[in-house]
Amino acid sequence: MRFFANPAQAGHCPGFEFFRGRRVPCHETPERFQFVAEVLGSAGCQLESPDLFPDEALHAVHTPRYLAFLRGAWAEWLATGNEGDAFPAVWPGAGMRRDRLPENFAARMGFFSFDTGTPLAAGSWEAARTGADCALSAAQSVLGGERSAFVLTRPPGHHAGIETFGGYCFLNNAALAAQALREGGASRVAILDVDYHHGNGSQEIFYTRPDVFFASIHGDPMTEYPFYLGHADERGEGAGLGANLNLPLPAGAPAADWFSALEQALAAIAQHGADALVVSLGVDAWEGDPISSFRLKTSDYGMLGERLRQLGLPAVFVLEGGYAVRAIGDNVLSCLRGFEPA
Ligand code: Q9C
Ligand code: ZN
Repeated sequence: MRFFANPAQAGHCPGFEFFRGRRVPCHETPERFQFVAEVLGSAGCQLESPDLFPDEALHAVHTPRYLAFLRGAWAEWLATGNEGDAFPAVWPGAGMRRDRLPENFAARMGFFSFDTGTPLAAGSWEAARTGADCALSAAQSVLGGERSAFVLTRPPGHHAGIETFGGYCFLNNAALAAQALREGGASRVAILDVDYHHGNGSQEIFYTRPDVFFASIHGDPMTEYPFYLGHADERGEGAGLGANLNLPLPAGAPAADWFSALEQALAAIAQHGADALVVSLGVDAWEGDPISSFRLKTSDYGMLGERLRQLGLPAVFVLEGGYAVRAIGDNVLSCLRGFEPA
């Protein structure tokens, strides 16, 4: 197994976010990366820097105008007289137009976002962009014959859509890995998203496509973020009909229910006939996570890894959420070791 760690992650370090309408310290911090890096390092894993890929490698997943916005957003935020972390303030709500991209900076920031929990700071673009390089490097290593690779990066990616940031995410690393696997020769790819929150961005990106199957186990969007996507009746559209599987569980669901959902997801992935797997490995379904309410134990992440190994597919694992800093390293290592024992 190879490990691609994002050397630019610490540059994404906003001070606060709005959480349930209150201004609170960010949950998604550089320390998260450090804890995972420490645990992997102590276990003897060699963390590598990514290869660099051109922006064109991102265009099958995100629009050029979205990438251009993100690239220049920090400078524009400062140039419009602001200081401190950049936040959106206005959005095109239902009934308003999305077919005209305004010129005004605040209007564009809202156009490309969906919450106030995802501040953009001085190094956010560089961190997200280098994380994309890590995801693409991991996909290339698996295409080159490696059994598996892990993407140690932040900010995370699975909430980022075709042209929207939110949920602490800017660029969809898992989608980029899946797309790279497709372009590199895998005829079908499956994404399994085990983060506590529904991977709305990954779902949106592949919703009309039959070649990338998306399955997600997550807190029921009736009560859990991201609320406006992730229901069981979302099964894909057009040519993608049947290639999307949402398995929402009520907040507080016990591990046994989570593992029943996992069996459903694995059966569907096997049925789809994928020849490579991408795992959106958020570890916020852990019992001690401060913003989530599933009950997985660290040993359960080992069982998850073992069950994934039994699929017999090469896999790219991508770090998503997980906020109880110390434990997230143990949970990640437990899953990776279950998949590929040292
Ligand atoms: N004002 C991940 O686990 N934050 N993202 C709510 C709304 C939601 C979680 C903020 C948590 C996002 C990758
Ligand atoms: Zn999450």
